[in-house]
Amino acid sequence: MQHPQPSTAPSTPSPAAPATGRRRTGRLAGAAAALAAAVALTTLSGPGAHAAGNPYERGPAPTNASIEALRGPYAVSQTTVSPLSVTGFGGGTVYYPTSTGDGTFGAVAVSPGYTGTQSSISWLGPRLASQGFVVFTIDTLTTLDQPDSRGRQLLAALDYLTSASSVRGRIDSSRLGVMGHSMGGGGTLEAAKSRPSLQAAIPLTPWNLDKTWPEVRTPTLIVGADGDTIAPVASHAQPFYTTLPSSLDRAYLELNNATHFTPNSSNTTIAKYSISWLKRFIDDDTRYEQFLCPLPQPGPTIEEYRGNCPHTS
Ligand code: 9J3
Ligand code: ZN
Repeated sequence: MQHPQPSTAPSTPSPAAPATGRRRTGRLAGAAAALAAAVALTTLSGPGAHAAGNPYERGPAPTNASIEALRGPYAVSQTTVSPLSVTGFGGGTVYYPTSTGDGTFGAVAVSPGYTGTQSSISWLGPRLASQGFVVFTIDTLTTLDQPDSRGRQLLAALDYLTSASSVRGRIDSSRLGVMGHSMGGGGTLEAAKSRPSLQAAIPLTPWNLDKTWPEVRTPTLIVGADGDTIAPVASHAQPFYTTLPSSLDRAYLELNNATHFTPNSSNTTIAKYSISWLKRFIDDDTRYEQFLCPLPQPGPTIEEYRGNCPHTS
């Protein structure tokens, strides 16, 4: 079984189904027939199939619960990439949907921060891959590498992933993104600046001496933490966000009650907005726009959110 859900008729009621048990007559009967036809088509093509309008959509329609869940609809496999087998970065682990029945997927490389290894960001591997992405959590050449080096390493990792790795055939090499923590987040900005074809960038509590990013052309979600004393948002995440082009699809998510190291463990607020950002901009999947627009409001886990509603492609 390669699909994320069984290819039998959906067992849960469609949101479009009538809520009442009232007898169907006239227009309602027509609507019911149309619904039945739609269900039949859905059954024939399977719930994991691509929508006709967007060849990059993967997986079922999202809900708030589905983007907050610890795992998405795809079973995940993983493979280790030895540092001895690659150049330009330090190896890592590839997490990918086991299924080969849903076509290719977009891919994301993720860099750890200063002194960190892939284990510090490994929770993102299965969390994002299970939603329908190939995710490469990398080690850097040395744990002391600076953001510019981490940016080059993220790009080397993507190049390896799409051209030489054992999963290269599962990836759509035109749909790539970058993420990273701290100096890896600074490296995420560096990578986007040097490769404008990247479709999404998500720096997590990013750190960089370069405070200005007007060169970036990649839709970028910057995640800061209100209690970050290592990369304080006032001198890192906020100026990084405000200096991105105002015409760009960009957002600033400041986590509430969070520290520099919040991105180093499983975090549902980071996950749900990262999934939405990657889906919307790597997969062009407008089904996820509902989680980005209208802008998320402050609450128990969100100190502040700034940004724009995604521009129509
Ligand atoms: O990757 C990071 O955690 C950057 C923050 C840092 O340790 O900067 C010290 C130079
Ligand atoms: Zn700059």
